[in-house]
Amino acid sequence: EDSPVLLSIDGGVGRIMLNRPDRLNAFTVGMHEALMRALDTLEADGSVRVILLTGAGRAFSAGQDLAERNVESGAPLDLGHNIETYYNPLVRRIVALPFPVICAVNGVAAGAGANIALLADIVIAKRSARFIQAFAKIGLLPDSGGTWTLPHLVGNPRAMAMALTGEPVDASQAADWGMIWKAVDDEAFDTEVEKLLMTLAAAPTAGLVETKRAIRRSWASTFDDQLDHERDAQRRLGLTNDYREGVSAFKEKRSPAFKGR
Ligand code: T3D
Repeated sequence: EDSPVLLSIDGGVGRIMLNRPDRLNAFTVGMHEALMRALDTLEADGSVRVILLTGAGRAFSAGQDLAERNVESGAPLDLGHNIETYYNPLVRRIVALPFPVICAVNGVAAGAGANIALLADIVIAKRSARFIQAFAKIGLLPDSGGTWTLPHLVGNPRAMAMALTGEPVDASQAADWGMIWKAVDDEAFDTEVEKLLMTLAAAPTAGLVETKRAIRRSWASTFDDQLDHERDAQRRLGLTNDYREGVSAFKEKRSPAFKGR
């Protein structure tokens, strides 16, 4: 059987593709395990400066594979165990990754698939893609951080309605609402994603990582606390080679050659 997750590393770009296209890349235990292994490889590699997360076929991901849930037997299922073992470690890990994470939403993103996509640092979607808080249709609540991420991104009224109705939100709407960075016409999508990856693979990575961490932590901190954090992070960045290179290149009117450190 094909691997449920495809991984490649090239030119500073680590690419992860969810690969169960005939099941719309729904999450099984096997896919969770393969994804964690892929992240291990990317973190251990040493050359990676940006990560792409995308899906094979017409979907990004339809969330939990419901074929794994034997509700017919009548025996109680402990979904909390699955969340604790698979989804929570995955989403905690994605937000902590020491590189910018780009999610290229190539098609429908439903349930946990939607909320995992929304955790990426930059979310770019095909115009034809849709985001669906499908939990509402099967008696569950938004997981994978959804109850926290959604209201922060789009505010309570939209988060509530999405979560309570499970109605699809198309990519253009998602971009208008500030839920994602942008929606791109399907024909232009691959080219646009590649351009973004090339830019970030050549960027001053340490600065970007401090930036993503600072912006993320601001959701749970005060203005004063954030100012102190900026001071400390800027002190660290002022000591990097890439900072020196950036300033030198500016003064010498040439393009910088960043190394990511
Ligand atoms: O259980 C726990 O551990 C708790 C954690 C939960 C996290 C969650 O993510 S819960 C939410 C689970 N996801 C859903 O409820 C979404 C279910 N899927 C859909 O609503 C629709 O498939 C979509 C709206 C995503 C796409 O619709 P459409 O019409 O484009 O495609 P389709 O025909 O429904 O799907 C194509 C095939 O994929 C189909 O199989 P078939 O008929 O060709 O044999 C369909 O059954 C299958 N598929 C789609 N989603 C899932 C799935 N199979 C298993 N699990 C899925 N989630």
